[in-house]
Amino acid sequence: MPIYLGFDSSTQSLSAIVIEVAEGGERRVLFERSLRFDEDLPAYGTRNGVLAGGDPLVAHSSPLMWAEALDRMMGIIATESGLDLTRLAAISGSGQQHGSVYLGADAQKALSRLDPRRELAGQIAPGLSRPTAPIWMDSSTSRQCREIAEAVGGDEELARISGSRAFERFTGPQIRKFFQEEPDAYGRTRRIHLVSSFLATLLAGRDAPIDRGDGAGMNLMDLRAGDWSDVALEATAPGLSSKLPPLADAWSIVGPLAPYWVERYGFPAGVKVVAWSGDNPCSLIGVGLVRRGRLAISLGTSDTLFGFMPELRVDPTGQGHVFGSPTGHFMSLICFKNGSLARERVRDAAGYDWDGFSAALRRTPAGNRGRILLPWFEPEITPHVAEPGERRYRLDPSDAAANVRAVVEAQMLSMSLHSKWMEVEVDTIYATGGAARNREILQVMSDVHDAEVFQLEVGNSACLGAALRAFHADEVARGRRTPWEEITRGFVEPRAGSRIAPEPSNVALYRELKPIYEACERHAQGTGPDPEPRLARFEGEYGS
Ligand code: XUL
Repeated sequence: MPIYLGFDSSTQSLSAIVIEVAEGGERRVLFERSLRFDEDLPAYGTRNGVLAGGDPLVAHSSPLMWAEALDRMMGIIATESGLDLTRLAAISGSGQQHGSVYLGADAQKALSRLDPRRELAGQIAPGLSRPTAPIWMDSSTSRQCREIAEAVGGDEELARISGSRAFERFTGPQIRKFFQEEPDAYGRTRRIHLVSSFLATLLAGRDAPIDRGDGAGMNLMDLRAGDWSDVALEATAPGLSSKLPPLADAWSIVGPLAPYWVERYGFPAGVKVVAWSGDNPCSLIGVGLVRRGRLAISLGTSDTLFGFMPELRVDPTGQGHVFGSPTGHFMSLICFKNGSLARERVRDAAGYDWDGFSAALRRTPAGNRGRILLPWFEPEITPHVAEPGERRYRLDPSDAAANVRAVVEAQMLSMSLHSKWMEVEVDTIYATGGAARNREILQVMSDVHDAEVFQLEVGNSACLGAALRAFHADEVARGRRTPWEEITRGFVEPRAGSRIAPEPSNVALYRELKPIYEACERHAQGTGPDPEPRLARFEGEYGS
């Protein structure tokens, strides 16, 4: 009976999940483990997975740290999991999206002759043409975004081609900044990988392709053609086409596991390494969104709201994205930078633990008596906020419980407002990510969206999705056309008893509050009048 390994290299940790798929029978998660970068690999000095730096708009991380985490996790799986590795058929993975890794001329050679007696990170270090990797939290490329959009013929045209207008964290603008600021290092770069394709490269010991799901997050891929867009490449940096790996289907086999892993840890030779994808495309599979009509909300370092999209539709407001789905279709997504770190910030300021946070939600009224927080602690992606700084309306910063409710309501109201373009009649939401454990947060989600919310058995949907994609790719490689519903069966069903139903009186209240929250966003961005009179009326009606 085969087993499949999925990794998730996220902003703050590397996780692994091994699943067992019995022919026509039971399906189980056999192993699950995480390494947290800050605590488990302290030598790199990251904070929440990000390297310290002077400029608050810049966010980089360490490709060597990701490699070391992979090396360690493979060791743990081989020596501590108790699994019979001879059953391991395929490995895939999920990576935080948009981040990029830059390899020089020596990387290929180093990869093809890795010494199993030595640690991985030290062996690939000389192959990097840029020591650090810009990640999705970086918002320092506004200038490059403008330049690229202009060269392509405007933001709308770029969105039509690539599925998104130019975004600061997307790989294209990041590459352009590197080319402009470090032209020599850019010139020495032979390969630019995403986090996902870089880690697949390390497993296979050879250059992995970029899957179209993650490739769509670069502002460089022509979504319809499923290939690099010449216009976007030219607008971004000279000579770029020769530095990018080819694009491939999410179920492509990169090759067998490199001898390094076989000799170092005793993995069987011939295990298939499947192309990795982005965390959001993998999550789509890990929550079973292989059909239209449902949405998922992931509450992680970033909060994301996403859905399966059978036919391509680009957001006319320019806030959302279209990525590739690992099924070969598309997915819609909006991303919020002020996710878990914003919740943590409010929690810490209040002096609560997570139980205290939940208790505060329980004892404060829905609608918070019209007290609003715009939680833009960091520059926000949705809506676009370049100048960070939280804003409060009628909300006393020292009122701990009200601030807790305000941050959660803001996140849910904002998701609801900015996902309208997806035009999904949502009646069911699957909640995933670390904070999806918190049922009080999910009640607000349910009330704001007027939808039933379900928790899933496996919390890390990106990691599970990666393991399921390994299974799918193995089926394809064996010539089997197994439907996606069959691939995901037994793993993605909601947890029994987890259903949270919307409370009708709260649904009505949030329907009133939504446009007022929108007015606060507009006012804070200098594009709308002071919402104070509307907030006062709201309090008059719902404040008791
Ligand atoms: C999506 C995005 C984040 C990262 C990190 O566009 O930027 O969700 O994938 O998780």
